[in-house]
Amino acid sequence: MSEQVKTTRIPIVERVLEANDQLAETVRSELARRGIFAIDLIGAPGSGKTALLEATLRQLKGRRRPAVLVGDLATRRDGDRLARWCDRVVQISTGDGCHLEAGQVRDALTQLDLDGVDILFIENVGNLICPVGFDLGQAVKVGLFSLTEGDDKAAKHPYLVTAANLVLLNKIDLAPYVSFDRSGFEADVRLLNANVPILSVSATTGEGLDRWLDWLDRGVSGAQGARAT
Ligand SMILES: Nc1nc2c(ncn2[C@@H]2O[C@H](COP(=O)(O)OP(=O)(O)O)[C@@H](O)[C@H]2O)c(=O)[nH]1
Ligand SMILES: [Mg+2]
Ligand SMILES: [Zn+2]
Repeated sequence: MSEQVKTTRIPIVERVLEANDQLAETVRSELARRGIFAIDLIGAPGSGKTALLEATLRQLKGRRRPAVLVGDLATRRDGDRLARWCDRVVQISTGDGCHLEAGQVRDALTQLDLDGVDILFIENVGNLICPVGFDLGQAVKVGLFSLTEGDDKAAKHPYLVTAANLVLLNKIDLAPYVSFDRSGFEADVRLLNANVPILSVSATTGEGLDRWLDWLDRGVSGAQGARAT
């Protein structure tokens, strides 16, 4: 009896993920066709995802044409914060959903004028676990950690670190005030993902943002170059 329950449940989960992956491929090819570099930003609640995007959008003003999707269970507060710096922002309300899915991204993109857009930021729901498993059609996943969460969070969330194309360590301005073993954190990241770049930043003071902006510029160049070929 329990065997039967197992064999009927597993295929359902697989079908959900398969459907998501197909939608993600649709999103990915549309973004590639337009030469848009898409970033899935994943981090814990309070790690500074919105603050980092605010600082980034401020720096990109006049240099890039960004669009932003932001997922939250409730409220449009992050969307409102980001809309101060960018006129193409869609807030996605996930209700009781603890991650974004590709269908939500596809639907949200239909609400934006993507003409001329070269970079798309997707602030995922604050969660270090299941967002990793849902492909959104992004070009890259960025794992955002911060000093206030503790230096063990990379080791405790190996799937995010393994999947990340870039690891950001935010709130570096708080280093004098919180106990955080940066070399231990970096060693944990390296064990899981030997070559991933690790950048220390402060969304508040702007420290380290230049290297983050350079990394974004290279991504945009890659996406635009691939479209041209
Ligand atoms: N000191 C400091 N505080 C930060 C930094 N980045 C974000 N914060 C603060 O951390 C809190 C959570 O930031 P928020 O952007 O809402 O995090 P999110 O939930 O990941 O989107 C806010 O009070 C921010 O002002 C940073 O680099 N340094
Ligand atoms: Mg946020
Ligand atoms: Zn979830």
